[in-house]
Amino acid sequence: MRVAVVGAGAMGCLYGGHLAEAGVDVSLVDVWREHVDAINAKGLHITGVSGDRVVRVPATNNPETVGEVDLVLLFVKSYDTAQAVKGSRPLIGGDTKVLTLQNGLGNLEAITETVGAGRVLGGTTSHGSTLVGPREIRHAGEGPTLIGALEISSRSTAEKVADTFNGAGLRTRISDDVRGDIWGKVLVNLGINALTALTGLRNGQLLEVPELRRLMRIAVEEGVRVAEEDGVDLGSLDHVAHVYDVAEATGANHSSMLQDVDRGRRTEIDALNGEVVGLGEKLGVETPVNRALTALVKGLEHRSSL
Ligand code: KPL
Repeated sequence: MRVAVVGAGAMGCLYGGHLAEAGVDVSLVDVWREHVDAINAKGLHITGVSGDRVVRVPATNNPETVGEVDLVLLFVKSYDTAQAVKGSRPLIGGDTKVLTLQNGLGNLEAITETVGAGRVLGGTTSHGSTLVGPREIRHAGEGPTLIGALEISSRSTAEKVADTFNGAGLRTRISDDVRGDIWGKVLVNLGINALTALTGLRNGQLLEVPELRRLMRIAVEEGVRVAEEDGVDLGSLDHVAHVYDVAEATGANHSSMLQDVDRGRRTEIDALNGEVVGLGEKLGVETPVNRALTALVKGLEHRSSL
């Protein structure tokens, strides 16, 4: 299987690095030239829970040099999804599938608009990873990957991708309800990301402050009400208990939103709490905590832009 990882940040490098180590033909595609040059010159340096090593994996700024692949694995930030899929055209041939494991709502729709639902695979990842600097990532926590197809015709490809990931040490299961599973991950992000970005705390430290635990719970409960009103099947999981469990399991991690704020970069607030607020408005569901979190993170983004 030929794979191109588009968006070689913390998560893209984690997946690309694991696949390369397992002998999969994988290329990293990213716009950050210094990072790409450093990976090509010295290899990708991975530290953390899966061990300290340097992985040789080709990287490029130009997808044309990679050509058509079997799988485009999209790991750009959610606000860049539409643009990245359009820019990935040289990678996409007759049988290519595009897999998103990104955070947030709206990625499936943005990809489908360009390539059609038959080519789209979606899912979630529970790994934690931090981009330390050019060519350096820290694998902060391990967890399952879920992959599913939007259309039944792509299910066998989803299974092949899951086999490839499992062979590379990325524990992966098939999802029979991609949208429901993505919502499940969004609920986790609602409870953790904005609060860590605003406080500077690691995921696990949120649990040590009763007032923050309460906000985590309310942010998740609001999200559950919006999802249910939108007809999403969230299964029987207790999503509030689950967000506390994930915060504990990824306790040492700096959430992706905290990493963005620390680097003065735009966050994914619009695709997370912001989407829930917007959808809640349409469906008549009040979301005051998510509204406040969205506004406060927007304030942080504004401060960085001054
Ligand atoms: O997905 C994450 C993120 O940081 O975006 C969690 C699960 C919160 C792990 O850090």
